[in-house]
Amino acid sequence: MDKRNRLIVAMDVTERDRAVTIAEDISEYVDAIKVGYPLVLAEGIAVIGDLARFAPVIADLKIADIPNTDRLICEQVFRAGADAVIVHGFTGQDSLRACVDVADGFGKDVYVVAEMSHPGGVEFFQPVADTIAEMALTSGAHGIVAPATRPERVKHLRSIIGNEMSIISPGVGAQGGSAHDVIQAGADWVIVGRSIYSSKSPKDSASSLVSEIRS
Ligand code: OMP
Repeated sequence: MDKRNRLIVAMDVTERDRAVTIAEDISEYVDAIKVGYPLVLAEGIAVIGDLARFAPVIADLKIADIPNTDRLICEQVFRAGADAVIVHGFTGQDSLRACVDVADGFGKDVYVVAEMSHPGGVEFFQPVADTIAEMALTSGAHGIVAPATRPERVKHLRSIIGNEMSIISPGVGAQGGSAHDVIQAGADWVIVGRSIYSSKSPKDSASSLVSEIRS
């Protein structure tokens, strides 16, 4: 994934045509498009290929099952054209390794959710975030997902995983986080959904986020 803009759009709209229009409009400002359940359930997995024409696609299915099922899911996602998947780590080493093995076979990436960005993320996730980040590191995952709503946690998680792995960070804008602060704390990319796709001009919003990140 290119680090030109350090911005990933979370395309949580539920119509394929709207997603394609927005993707086309903002492609020069984003390094990847994150596609999750809202759009895949509404339009089918082929939407990943439709959007991959504009930027690399991260399939955010937060995969969390036994190793065999995880393997089958990852294969479908990569065959559909995704460049990366987001998986959960709390299912354990074997499940995570199954995802990393499939990704390696396709030459693709795995991001592991280390700590979630919403207020409830401090209840169960935060106490185990260090362990999940360590597991992501030892399992050969490409990066972790860490909360832009808590830049100090991003800084801390960065100290665990070192500089070889990437951090993608959601929670900017609608959830209250600042793109500037979390990039300064050590995130490589920010993930932004509603502040782009629900805005009057997704292009202007993406462009001003990129300016903020560059500042
Ligand atoms: P907005 O809050 O609309 O900017 O969207 C944030 C996007 O990041 C959504 O697609 C969420 O599902 C996703 N996300 C979080 O908000 N918090 C997390 O802890 C993890 C994710 C994620 O894995 O992408």
